[in-house]
Amino acid sequence: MARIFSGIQPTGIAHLGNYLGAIQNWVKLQAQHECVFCLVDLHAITVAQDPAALRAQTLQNAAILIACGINPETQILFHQSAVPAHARLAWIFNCVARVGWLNRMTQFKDKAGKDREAVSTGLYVYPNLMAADIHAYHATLVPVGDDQRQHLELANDIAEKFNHDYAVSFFPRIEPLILAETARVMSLRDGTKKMSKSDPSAQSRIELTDDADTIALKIRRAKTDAEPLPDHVAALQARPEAANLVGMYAAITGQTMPAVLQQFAGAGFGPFKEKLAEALIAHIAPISKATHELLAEPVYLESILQAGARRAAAIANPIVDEAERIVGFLARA
Ligand code: AQP
Repeated sequence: MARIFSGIQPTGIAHLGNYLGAIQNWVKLQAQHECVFCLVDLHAITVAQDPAALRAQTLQNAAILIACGINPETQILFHQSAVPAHARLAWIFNCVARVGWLNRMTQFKDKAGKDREAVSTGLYVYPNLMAADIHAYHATLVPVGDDQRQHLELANDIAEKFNHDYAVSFFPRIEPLILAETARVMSLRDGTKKMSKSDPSAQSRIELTDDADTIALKIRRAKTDAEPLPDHVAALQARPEAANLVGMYAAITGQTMPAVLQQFAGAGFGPFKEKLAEALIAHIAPISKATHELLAEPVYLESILQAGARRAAAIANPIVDEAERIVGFLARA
């Protein structure tokens, strides 16, 4: 059975974009695969985090994943920092990857922006850590959005160079599992920016811990334009906020965008937003309720993550021990 590695950064509270673009697919994948689900806190600190908030968000996102249907009994759910094998292998990969390769990473360019000299070196070597996350488990499938394809190619380049330099065939090739129906959800305040945990405005996203009233209010306040909804998708091209809300409604109700437009063509945003809020509440409010119930038992939640970390380490430690032996380190005590 192919092993799958998936990660989510506890840089805030998981939102509708994380749900439609990733988590709901992870829930489906666990039926047919062995899955390793990781709260990637090492990745989170590549940009500044408040320590208390990071701890809280790690638990909150663990609760969200379970509330969404991730099964921590049959699958592995843990926080990355609890398994030092990730950092150990990442260091080896820092020494395998070439500066020229990292210089080509478009996500680094996007995240660093004009401030390239001032961002952390962690942000720069983020893709090496991501490669280590996957290779530490000999995982061969990674469900990712199209924006992560380049990082996976890099993870394969690193594995290939490692295997070549040390004359081994130790790390397998990784295949991206790019799910065709994966939705890209944009900010409620700006339809050209993706919905993001770290956006300073909570009004820009539907968090999976939001209650019904909050969801309804955020949708009512979501940015739109003055035109009614058109009857074909091409007419939404220059209307990013309208396109985002229609896409959101299509994704959450399991319809295509043309089908949604057929239903709402000519309608104003008032009635459409009401229907959208209803559909979102029907889906998200039960997740939010289950999350809050889990968060009322933090000791239980932490014990789930610790058990997950022990199971993760049982897979990753022998693989990373062997990688260290291959590069010439003496055995660990
Ligand atoms: N807006 C989105 N639409 C669809 N999918 C999304 N994902 C994130 N945002 C959207 C997918 O969620 C998974 C986990 O994401 P992540 O936490 O590892 O990283 P991210 O993409 O950086 O998510 P955020 O919310 O934007 O966090 P910050 O603000 O910290 O950067 C990934 O599969 C991602 O594609």
